[in-house]
Amino acid sequence: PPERLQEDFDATIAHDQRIEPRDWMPDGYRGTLVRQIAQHAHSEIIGMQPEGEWIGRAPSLRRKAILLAKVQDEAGHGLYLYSAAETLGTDRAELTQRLIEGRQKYSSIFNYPTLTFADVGVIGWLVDGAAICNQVPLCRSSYGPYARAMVRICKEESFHQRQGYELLMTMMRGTDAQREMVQDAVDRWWWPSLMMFGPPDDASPNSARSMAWKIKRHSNDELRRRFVDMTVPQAEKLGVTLPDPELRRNEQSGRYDFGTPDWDELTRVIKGDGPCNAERMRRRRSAHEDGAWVREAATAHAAKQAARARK
Ligand code: FAQ
Repeated sequence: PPERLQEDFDATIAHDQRIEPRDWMPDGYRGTLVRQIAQHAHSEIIGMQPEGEWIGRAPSLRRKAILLAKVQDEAGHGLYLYSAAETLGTDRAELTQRLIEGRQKYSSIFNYPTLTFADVGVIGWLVDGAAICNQVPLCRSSYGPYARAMVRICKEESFHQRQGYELLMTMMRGTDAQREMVQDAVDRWWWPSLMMFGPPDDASPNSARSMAWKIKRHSNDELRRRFVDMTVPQAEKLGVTLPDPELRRNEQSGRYDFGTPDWDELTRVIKGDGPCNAERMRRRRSAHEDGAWVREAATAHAAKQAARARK
């Protein structure tokens, strides 16, 4: 009976055990996971674009090899996440279709341009740093396949963050012009990085339910605050200033107080009106169209194999 199934589900969540693909789950739980995992997967795939633009312009062979590896990792993360979503009964082709038709979102952060090579470093340091803060707790998410995908992704994100920080450290030891490039990139990416954590808690419609289901383990504001606490000492060590006049250490709490992001900007970017939204979607669509023949060939090959096996 359904009440019994609901009770089992509730008990699994209450005991901090994992829900697995064959377990019964409420429709709302399944829908929330598909939404969040698909958005996450789309973010990884669209997120290849801003840095990918610099692969052909990397300043040395070493930097190029690192950047290639990072962007390839992002493709891999997208694929693990689409696989996790498939365990919920929605396949990658369908999710890609929803993205391309503008029915699903991807992270706001990838709608900003990468103007100089310092942006590659700052994306690694701040954007991957924010991703780690958000994703480490997701390793304990209540849905097994998502949590397990997150473990491997987080390991790779740590490498991404370190390569970014090391790149910036190298530039900071360089010329005045290089230091200016780093500061300029930090100024442009700081606030958008804080927006990655989503709207403030009192304007986050999904948080309460996702936290009750233990899909999310912390609120958007709590994770944003953790990111600031983690990042300010790193900025000091790097020798850059963060563009927030209200940022200061709170002696009582030992944490940092900081200013309010421009939430109207986040809303605009999510709705499609950021600096690069149109370009990102155009490229995503054309990559999908250019890949049609590969999908057709793979389908034809699979059909032939199946026919041979039947003989
Ligand atoms: N951008 O009620 P909430 C990466 C949407 S890291 C766009 O608070 P929720 C690594 C939200 O979906 C980036 N949309 O929602 C990398 C919802 O809309 P909906 C990806 C946003 O889900 C680094 C509505 O606003 N990471 O890719 C944003 O409880 C470098 C209301 O918001 C993840 O996806 C935003 N910033 O909390 C790759 C992590 N914020 O769906 C390449 C997993 C909110 O109702 C290079 N996701 N929205 O129509 C999460 O943790 C959550 O989904 C949040 C949002 C925290 C993003």
